[in-house]
Amino acid sequence: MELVNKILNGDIRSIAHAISLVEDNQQEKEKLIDLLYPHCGNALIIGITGPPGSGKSTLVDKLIIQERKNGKKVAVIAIDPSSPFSGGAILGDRIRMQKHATEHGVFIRSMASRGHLGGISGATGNAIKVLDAAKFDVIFVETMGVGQTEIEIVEITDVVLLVLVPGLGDEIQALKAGVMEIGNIFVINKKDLDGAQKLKTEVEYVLNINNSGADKSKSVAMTSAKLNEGIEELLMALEEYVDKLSSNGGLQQKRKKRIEKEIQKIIIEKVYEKVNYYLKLDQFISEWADDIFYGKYGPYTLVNDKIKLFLKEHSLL
Ligand SMILES: Nc1nc2c(ncn2[C@@H]2O[C@H](COP(=O)(O)OP(=O)(O)OP(=O)(O)O)[C@@H](O)[C@H]2O)c(=O)[nH]1
Ligand SMILES: [Mg+2]
Repeated sequence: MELVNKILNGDIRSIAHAISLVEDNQQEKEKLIDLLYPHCGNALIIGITGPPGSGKSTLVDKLIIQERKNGKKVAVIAIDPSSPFSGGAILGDRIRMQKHATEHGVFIRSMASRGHLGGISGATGNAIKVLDAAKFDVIFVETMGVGQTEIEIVEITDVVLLVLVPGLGDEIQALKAGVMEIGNIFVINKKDLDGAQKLKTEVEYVLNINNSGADKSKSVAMTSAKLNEGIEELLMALEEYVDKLSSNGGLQQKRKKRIEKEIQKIIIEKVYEKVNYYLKLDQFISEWADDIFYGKYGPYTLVNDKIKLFLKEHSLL
């Protein structure tokens, strides 16, 4: 496949084209990903999540600059928040991050979190494969800390930076609600503002209570992305975390788990497609919903009957 060779050679237009293919779920996607797969596994995939406005994009911006100084090729995938109210912020992001886009060794792409069966992980996971095969050393994935995408980011990345800022008032509540699990490295950004040190102490306190066994590796860093402070220290903490993770086999384990999830996702997607095609779901779903609405069947009875038909037809029953 010509496209594969171009991607392996780092051709930016081919990379962009390939990401569109996986995003739009085009037929060529499967062959492409399978051909790229053996060339993957070299990039470090870093998730960045945290509340809206905590400075994630500004931080990524500064991390790009630092990593370029270190001679690394850097890619960024920014997952658009699905809320239409964030339109301005997204545009701001694009413009802000765009100043690196034409620089050699930096690739930036935004992706929609909407419209993918199984949330962001399918399409984004495949986009990561494209970038990994294209020999980017570091791939940042920025998502806004809202619900499902937060959890998915753990699945598709090697390490997650959870960005927190002083002054939101509900940080610790958020931490208690399980967000703590998501972050591997906690970044207290906006350390130039009041309350940053206090927040750091609080985060460390919560980490100490929750930390046991393997979780001991979690650390807390302080940055001011705006003033470009603490960036090198953050990268050092990151390196330390990743070194530890790879030397104790954790990274490999994490990546294998990711493949397990991928297999599950592909199975669900494929089976869904097949059943959907056979049952002509698009055509009949509204009719069935009517039946259920008017109490003719319960949803389980209806679906069980349809699936039984499908299995019989394929001599599986
Ligand atoms: N004082 C201060 N302001 C900062 C710092 N980092 C970022 N900001 C400001 O915070 C605002 C939000 O920054 P963004 O980088 O867009 O934050 P974000 O987390 O990417 O925002 P969303 O993508 O919309 O969730 C901007 O006005 C930044 O200039 C910092 O370290 N200190
Ligand atoms: Mg942002």
